[in-house]
Amino acid sequence: MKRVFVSLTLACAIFLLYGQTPDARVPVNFQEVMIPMRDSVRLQTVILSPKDPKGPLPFLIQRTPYGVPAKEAADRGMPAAARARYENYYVVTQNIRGRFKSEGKFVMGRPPHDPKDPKGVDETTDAWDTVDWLIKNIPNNNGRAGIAGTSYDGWTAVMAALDPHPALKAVIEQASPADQFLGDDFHHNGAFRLSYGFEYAALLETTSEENFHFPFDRADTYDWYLALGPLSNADEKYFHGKLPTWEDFNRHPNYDAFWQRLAFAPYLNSVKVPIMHVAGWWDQEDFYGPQRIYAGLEPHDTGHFNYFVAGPWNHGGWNRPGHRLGAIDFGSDTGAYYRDNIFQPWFDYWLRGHGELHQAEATTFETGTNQWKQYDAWPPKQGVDSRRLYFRDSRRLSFDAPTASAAAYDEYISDPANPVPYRPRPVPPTYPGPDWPVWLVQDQRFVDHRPDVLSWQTDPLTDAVHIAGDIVAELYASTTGTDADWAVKLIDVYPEDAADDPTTRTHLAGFELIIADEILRSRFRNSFERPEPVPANKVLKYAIDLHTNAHAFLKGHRIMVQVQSTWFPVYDRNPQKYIPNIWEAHAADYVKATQRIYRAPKTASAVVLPVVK
Ligand code: PG9
Repeated sequence: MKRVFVSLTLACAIFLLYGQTPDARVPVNFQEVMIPMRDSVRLQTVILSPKDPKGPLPFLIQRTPYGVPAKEAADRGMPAAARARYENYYVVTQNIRGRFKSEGKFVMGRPPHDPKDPKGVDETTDAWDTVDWLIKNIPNNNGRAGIAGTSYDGWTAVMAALDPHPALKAVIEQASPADQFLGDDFHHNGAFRLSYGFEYAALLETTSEENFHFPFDRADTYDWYLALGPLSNADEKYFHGKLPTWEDFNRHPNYDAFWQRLAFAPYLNSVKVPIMHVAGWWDQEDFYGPQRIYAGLEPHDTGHFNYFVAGPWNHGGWNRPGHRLGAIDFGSDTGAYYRDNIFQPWFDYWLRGHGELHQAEATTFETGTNQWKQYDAWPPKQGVDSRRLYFRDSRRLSFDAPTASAAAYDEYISDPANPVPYRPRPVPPTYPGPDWPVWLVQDQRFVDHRPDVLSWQTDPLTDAVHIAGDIVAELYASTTGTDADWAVKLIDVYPEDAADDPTTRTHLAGFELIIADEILRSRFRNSFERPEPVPANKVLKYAIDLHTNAHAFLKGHRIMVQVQSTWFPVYDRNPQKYIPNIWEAHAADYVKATQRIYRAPKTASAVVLPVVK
């Protein structure tokens, strides 16, 4: 089997992505230590320090499952674009339990320990013990530490903030997951993220010593996953019960105590340390997390220590050059803007007492007009109207509600044997990319002709429509089956005279760019804990949270909504016949269904937009 290392979040965060040139490096000292935790388990930790420190330094810590910097890499020097960091901080990277040389057992998303257990350990106690050890054992420190990270490492940062060591003075979580059943890597609204869940479990749990790539024997994983058949075949054919996370997926098909314990919501009861939440509008993994954690902490933020930032990024895009994503140009380097004007000043202020903090409560990038904007609340409390954009006849969308009284609907047949691909085929493996990180900005014309993808759109806009805040799709829908998935995409359709993108040579005329999207598995329409069948042929209302956004649909563009019932293989196929546990479904349980989306006055499907006045 071919084993390869991948450069995931850690590498994204520190090394790769500053566009460095070989002669523009910052020299650092390299030190590797095994830091003991309260239960004597020792964690592999690398400390990079400036060659010529100017006074006592704070610590900037990252806790990760993906590996620490190698000495050879550090000896070559660090990227010049991050000079401010490497010259003024101890930059500390630590492998969490059970990964690489760190002792102990790796537990995916290890939940907080039972507070009644005085000997319990978790990522909060491990962060606490790490800060404590660093402050006491590394000379010439200023007694302050900060923690930052992206994704898994963002999640460990939030865990550190739940019960911070007194020396922990500031935290930035970038794309931390908040809830793995409702909105992040492994499920969205209960729909299982098949290709991501399968490949990520294999990546982290095949071996503790490296990041492992599952060896697919087909170039197009769409074919591979379709041939896999029902979910139970994954264990039978490949994993054989050996990957704990895969076993957890199939033991916990509903939002039970297992998933609830892993979710942040119950723990977001106070803001104990200044914390910033960073989201990317096109984050293909954890867009839900940072908005949910920010919103969960906000009611408790009496001291004004809770901040939100969102920009035009995919997962980790804030660590990279940010002029563009795929064919979409943002007019400036949004990644550098964030690093130089938000990330670095934040830590310089809290950890070094350097400069003033000019950070707004919320800083978001409005795509379309490509402008950074600052707000004193997110979503904005003023200057925004909730407006319904209705599904109308002839596949039109309009701000005018439908008037005809007939039971108007559009319909399609959803066939689990021929699911809608989520990105153009062939679909290479999730990691190492390069396609996965940009799938959310790929032109949706590759599916809009399919009979099982319905599109409704406005006329070309005579004025720009700016949105800022939360978007909800209200679908009135029926199915001939007894379960169904509803995937909704809000799309910006470029005008016919849009110029090609010169960098990627993409035809932007008529380009269909996803602005917001989400899926809902209808068995969970009333409760994520207790799924129920859908009554066949009955019109039901579904409210699908399309999350938060800031975008301008420019004059001449159209607004489009697409609805479909499969999105494969990123989501597993719904059998469309109610099976109490989909993990026990057989091939014969996957059946075709006819789906209807209603657009009559009393069943007026719409997307509710936060339109800027
Ligand atoms: N999105 C990845 C992840 C985080 C947490 C749990 C599972 C996966 C990551 O990039 O780290």
